[in-house]
Amino acid sequence: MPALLRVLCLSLFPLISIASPFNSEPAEVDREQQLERAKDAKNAVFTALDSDGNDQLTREEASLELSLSRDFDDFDHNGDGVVDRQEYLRERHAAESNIEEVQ
Ligand SMILES: [Ca+2]
Ligand SMILES: [Ca+2]
Repeated sequence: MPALLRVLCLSLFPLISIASPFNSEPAEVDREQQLERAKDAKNAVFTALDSDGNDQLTREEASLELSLSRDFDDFDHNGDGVVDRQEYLRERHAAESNIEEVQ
């Protein structure tokens, strides 16, 4: 084994042992982190769909996402013909809560 590679391996071991306690975090923290990541992901989807960047999705912009396109009127809570970020996140969150209740 080249000396440099061996040094690299040895220097990684402490990092692994430092990182491992994070795996035993309480489940609730993991759950919150998951929700936070899920929210980030939804935000990212919204941003990706919002092609003109005005923080509102028109039917045309929403057409790229199947469920949003299909249930556009459900997402558009205030009925102004566009889905803003709040409406999108709220409806997405509601959909997930329903799934959890069923399980
Ligand atoms: Ca837009
Ligand atoms: Ca709306």
